[in-house]
Amino acid sequence: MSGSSWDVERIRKDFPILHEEVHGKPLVYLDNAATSQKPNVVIEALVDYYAKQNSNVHRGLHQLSERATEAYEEARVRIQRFLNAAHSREIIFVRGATEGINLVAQTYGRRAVRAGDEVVITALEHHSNIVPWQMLCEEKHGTLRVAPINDAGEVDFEAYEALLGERTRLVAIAHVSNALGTILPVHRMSETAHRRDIPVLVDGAQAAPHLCVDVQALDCDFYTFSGHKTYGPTGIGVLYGKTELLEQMPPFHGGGDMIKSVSFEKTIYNDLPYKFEAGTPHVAGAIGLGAALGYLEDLGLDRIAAYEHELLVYATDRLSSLPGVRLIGTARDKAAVLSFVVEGVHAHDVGTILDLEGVAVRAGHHCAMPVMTRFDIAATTRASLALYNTREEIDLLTRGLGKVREVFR
Ligand code: 7TS
Repeated sequence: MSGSSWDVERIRKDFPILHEEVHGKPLVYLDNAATSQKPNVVIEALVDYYAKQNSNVHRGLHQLSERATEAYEEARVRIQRFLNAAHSREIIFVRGATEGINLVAQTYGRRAVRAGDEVVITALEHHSNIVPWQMLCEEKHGTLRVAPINDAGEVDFEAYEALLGERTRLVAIAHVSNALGTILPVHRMSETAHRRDIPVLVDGAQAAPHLCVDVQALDCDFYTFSGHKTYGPTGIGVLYGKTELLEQMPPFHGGGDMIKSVSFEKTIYNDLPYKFEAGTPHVAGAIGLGAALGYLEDLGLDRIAAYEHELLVYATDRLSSLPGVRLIGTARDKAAVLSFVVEGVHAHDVGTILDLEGVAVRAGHHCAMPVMTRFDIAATTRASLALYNTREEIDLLTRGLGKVREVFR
């Protein structure tokens, strides 16, 4: 996409924090995979909610409660549209991708997995798509099977397929890797699992802000993402699940709102999605997330993906030309994440020097320690891009890496 059809300077005006200074330098925010910044429409939706609507949902008969409930449920419908889910009852509000995965592990997983059964993941997962399955397998005496990745950071499809067997009860895969940027062939992986009647959970934490997600086209059974990485508030996220699976699953948490009736003898659980939403939800967060997704829809996910891809190509070219810099994660199908190591310099030192230049990146294992082990490194420095980043900012990153070389010469 040419710069003229993507008016990045106008878009940047929507994000007040991008005009902050750090260490006396203009902020260059390249840590979007950790969390993305918020446009004014989201900030205003939060202020507006607390100023004009704040009330508990699904209980008050009074006008304010009706307003809050309506706004909360409207956000659910917006999310349904964003994911192209078949029904709004398939959209469950959770705290984030981590909670979405744990919900499935603790409800669906605990019913489905018995001694000797298996859960299949890949070698590039974030800890939040590893540990919940390890906990489940430990409790149920099951086995976690891991599909390997190649040197580019792509899943070995044949090896993945070979892992699927009689005892596989669930496949849990990232849509996009946070440490490598790899976009997984989710549709193909789902189809392969479904041929064996194995359901598929997709961790979409790094995909929802950057790609057009259609859960029906992907044909996954569960899809989860976090609001705060999708230009929305922290503490809110989404779990999508197919109705027939959600209907069969036991509740996750018990409490108010998730019941139809309670007596000491028997409690009748509520219908979907409320069966999975015990207690007062993050009403403001849901409304803020709805506003964020509206903002993304107005820009167009296809246009966002095209612009970010253009930035990725530019940044890959610039970083590849720097002596001593090695990119980790070179998949053919890749989102705008650049993980790299600088020869002879620890990632934390790279991050600290860049910070002094105003450039915010993440350095470490990115909650993907097995990925670091696979590439035989302790850590990487990671620049993760978003729709408001510019080529000039990538030039500032490159210049900052020049400073790193001067310091460690
Ligand atoms: N899955 C993936 C692929 C992620 O990248 C993350 C967070 C999560 C799950 C968990 O999301 P949460 O919102 O529930 O915490 N990833 C990162 C990261 O790359 N840097 O900081 C957090």
